[in-house]
Amino acid sequence: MKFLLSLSLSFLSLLSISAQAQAPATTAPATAQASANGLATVKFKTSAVCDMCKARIEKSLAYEKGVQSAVLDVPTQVVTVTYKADKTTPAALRTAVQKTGYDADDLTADARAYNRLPDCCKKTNAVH
Ligand SMILES: [Cu+2]
Repeated sequence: MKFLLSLSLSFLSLLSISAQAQAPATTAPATAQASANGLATVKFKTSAVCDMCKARIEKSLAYEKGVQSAVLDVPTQVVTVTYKADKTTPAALRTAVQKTGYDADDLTADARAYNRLPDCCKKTNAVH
């Protein structure tokens, strides 16, 4: 009798172990880029051509709500923005770049802002 009891107990514990194994793993973040502290990172291509463009874009992004950091790599024209995911969106960040006078991925630069850029920063120039 005692043997049967311990047998059924071990059977029960085996059941509960397999039930735990089937339970879903830890809850995954909403996007692969979002981290536990609410920060997310997005990269997009701009039409920046020089260090002045880099400074201009990084500065305007720094003033955007929710932006933690913005770093533009001039040779690749790619800006990497770290932002608070509950404060802003990649779309809003692209719009900010657009309004600064630069293309952001498929978005074309705001014409008025673009016309105010110095000649060396026009996108007809090669990266320099
Ligand atoms: Cu420039």
